[in-house]
Amino acid sequence: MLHEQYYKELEKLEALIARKNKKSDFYNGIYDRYENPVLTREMIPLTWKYDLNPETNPYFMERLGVNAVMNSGAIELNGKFYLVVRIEGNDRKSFFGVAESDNGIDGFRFWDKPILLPDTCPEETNVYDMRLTKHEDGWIYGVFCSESKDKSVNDLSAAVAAAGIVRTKDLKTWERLDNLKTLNSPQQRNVVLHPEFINGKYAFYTRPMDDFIDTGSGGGIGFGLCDDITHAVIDEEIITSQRKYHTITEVKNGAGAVPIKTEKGWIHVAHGVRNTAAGLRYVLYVFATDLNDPTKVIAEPSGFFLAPLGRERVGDVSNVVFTNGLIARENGDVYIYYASSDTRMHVATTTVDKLIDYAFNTPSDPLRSVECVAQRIELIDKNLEFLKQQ
Ligand code: M1P
Repeated sequence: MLHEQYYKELEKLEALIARKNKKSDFYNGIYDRYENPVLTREMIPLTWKYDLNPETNPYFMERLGVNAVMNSGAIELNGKFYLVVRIEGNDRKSFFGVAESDNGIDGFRFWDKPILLPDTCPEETNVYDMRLTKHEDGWIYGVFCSESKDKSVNDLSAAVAAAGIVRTKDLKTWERLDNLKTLNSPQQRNVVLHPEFINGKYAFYTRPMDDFIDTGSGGGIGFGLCDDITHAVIDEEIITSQRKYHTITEVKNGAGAVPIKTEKGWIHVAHGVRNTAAGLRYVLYVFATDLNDPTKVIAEPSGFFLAPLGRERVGDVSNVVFTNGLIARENGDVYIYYASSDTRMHVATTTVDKLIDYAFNTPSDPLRSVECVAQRIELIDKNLEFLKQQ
């Protein structure tokens, strides 16, 4: 017989999955936000946390708790929405699980079991933040952070971040390939595989880093090519979107979701980080690159695209929004999945047309207050003139 609490917890879980999501009253004309997160740790199946047998768990205690569900890769397959979610146990180890929804804004339900990746890296301690790329070679690739202890220094917290690569056709069977090697960057995080071949090669967005946390001399989001995805080596990284002084990317930035191909260019939703007295603040920003040369930034709106708001501001690592997955549908609808404060998952919806308008018609950052004021006065003058004519 099952513990009576099991039925109570199951009812709560099913109510959360069945809960309808609504657009919130937030407005900026660029995207819509929603009242509820799409996934929280309370939506993890009970079988993942409890031993259901009262003989071995008489108090119906959580045996393996879950702390957070966050940074998720996203993909549409056969009209359904799938997230490959970063799930963090109470033990601080992250792993991946697939959650599925019919409409992309609510009803996300985890598959029966988390993904057990092939254990090919004995030194690997943690894995997280998978980006899913439907590549023109026919595979779905997952590129994620593979973290190991840095044994070369006498510091218990020292770690090395590398990019792990897996591939699948169905999100069920995963083949692990060699970790990416970048010959000029000792560490890598936030690596994204571009969906098309460039000059017949696989192309990656990288994030050159000297150190596990600090990017150091890394100038921004990198881009590099490799011949063989099964033993991926990049010998040269070119910086695309640069970090800039006194902007939202001053401390670091990183590629987010797989870029969207539009008639005007590749549109990227990435993250930028600045430092504050309250700690690092992570926001999302947008830039566009040339269709024929994905390294060339052709538009970069000023400031952030999406920043932590209200309840999103508080969590395990507060003041953070982070994306590593979006779904751009054939009909032009775009679902941007983002985590808030390393704790829960949300969606923001928009369209390809709106993203193009945002990317190409939002002024870029002139980088100095006086020029920002001039930019704003130009907008005000144009509006005052327009209002006079109404
Ligand atoms: O805690 C905020 C984010 O920090 C890291 O991002 P970055 O490498 O840009 O600093 C990542 O570990 C990410 O998972 C996390 O959300």
